[in-house]
Amino acid sequence: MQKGKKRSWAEPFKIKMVEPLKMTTREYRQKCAEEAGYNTFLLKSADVYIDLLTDSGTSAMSDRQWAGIMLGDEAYAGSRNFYNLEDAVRKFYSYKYIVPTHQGRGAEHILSTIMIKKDDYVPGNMYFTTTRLHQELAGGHFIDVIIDEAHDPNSEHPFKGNVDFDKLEDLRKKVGADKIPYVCIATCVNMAGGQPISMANLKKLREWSKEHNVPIIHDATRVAENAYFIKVREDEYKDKSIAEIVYEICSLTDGCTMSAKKDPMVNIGGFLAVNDKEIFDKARNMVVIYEGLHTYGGMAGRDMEALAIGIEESVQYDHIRARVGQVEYLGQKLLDEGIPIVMPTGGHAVFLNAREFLPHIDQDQFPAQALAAEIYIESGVRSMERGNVSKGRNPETGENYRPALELVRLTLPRRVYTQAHMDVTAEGIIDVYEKRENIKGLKFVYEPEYLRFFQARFEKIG
Ligand code: PM9
Repeated sequence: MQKGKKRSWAEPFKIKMVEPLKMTTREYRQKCAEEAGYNTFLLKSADVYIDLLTDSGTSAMSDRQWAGIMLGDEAYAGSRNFYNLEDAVRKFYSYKYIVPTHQGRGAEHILSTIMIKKDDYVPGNMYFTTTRLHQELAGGHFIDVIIDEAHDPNSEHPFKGNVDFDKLEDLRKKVGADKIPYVCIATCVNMAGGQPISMANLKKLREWSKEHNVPIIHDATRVAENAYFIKVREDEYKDKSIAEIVYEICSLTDGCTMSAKKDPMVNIGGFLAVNDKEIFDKARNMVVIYEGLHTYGGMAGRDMEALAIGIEESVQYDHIRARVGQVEYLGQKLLDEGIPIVMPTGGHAVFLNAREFLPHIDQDQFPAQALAAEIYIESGVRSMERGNVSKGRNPETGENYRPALELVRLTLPRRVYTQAHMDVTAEGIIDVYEKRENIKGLKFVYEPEYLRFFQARFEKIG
């Protein structure tokens, strides 16, 4: 290569197998959207062209992971794949004890039940839907202690996942440290737009946690993506490997819940991992009630093998650079056309700012939900609402929470779509943007009690 000549990066893999996609007409998709009650979760995947609903369980496994599937040891107890998984968790994430679960919320359920007592307070760097629900079902109250910038889609703060220590201290002074069973820290905060926490902020939190004897539980679902941002944005980490940074993040915390369907690129799986033997013993006892024996916890042997391999692949620099690079690429295409997105682009998704996209729709008419439906009808691209529907209702007042962030998430599965898919996705959204004045708000025709965004049905207003 000539000195000074720039080369772009490309995906660090080639394609060995393909899954054909169905092309549909606008009229067909209009009918599908109506039948799905304008909820993209209720569409049939066969009717979707590019599926950006979620990066959860939708990634492409590598040939090594598929080979691992064939090495599944499907013994009821003591499968060799469990021990491989345990080794991988210790090696890459530092935690001593692991309890496998069927997916992330299985781990959240067990951890919340063990650690939270009635009327405890659980501070966290923004809520996540399932995490908060399990904290509440265990009797706790979630308290948001993320920095204010995280709630501002236009703030370009490089670490919008950081903890605001004034908010954390206010809570501690108000309720006392003994009412705080742990601080819940997500890496690459999903609901904030896939925004990272800095190592400096986490180190400070570690000091706080030692001073007040409050453990830190890490939602490690997207820890490798967070490590990438630390490497490129925190100067003292620029020469460290992603694996070293991931290990250091985990070492600053006392345990984790993990939805292995994201970073580690498996279609199903999760775990709880802790350093405290007493919590481990309780979790190991509980897992047999809700998930399965403590050496499989809801996963087949083959799933655990693919997961052990996926953990190792998730911390490869070339992989994570291309993964985050693809998100940036899509974000930039939209920005170039003046489309409002959450800044800066995050690790796993581009988030459209539906408040600015559809300023004529009141938040109680669910602009992000309406926008996600419209994008599907226009382009066949499936996205997801992350706003007023996802946040739910305040149990005391019954009112919608009306969160500051009213977003549509275009979530990129790992290693699945190409740059041309990103181009047509952007083109579809640009078309919707040009016709945005015609989009109408929605009202509920069915509202489930829990995690309403999954199964709710809507109809158009007017
Ligand atoms: N996240 C996602 O699409 C899938 C379910 S919600 C649409 O983003 C975090 C940070 C997550 C997460 C799931 C879970 C729960 C915990 N923490 O889905 O139960 O992003 O494996 O994990 C989804 P499971």
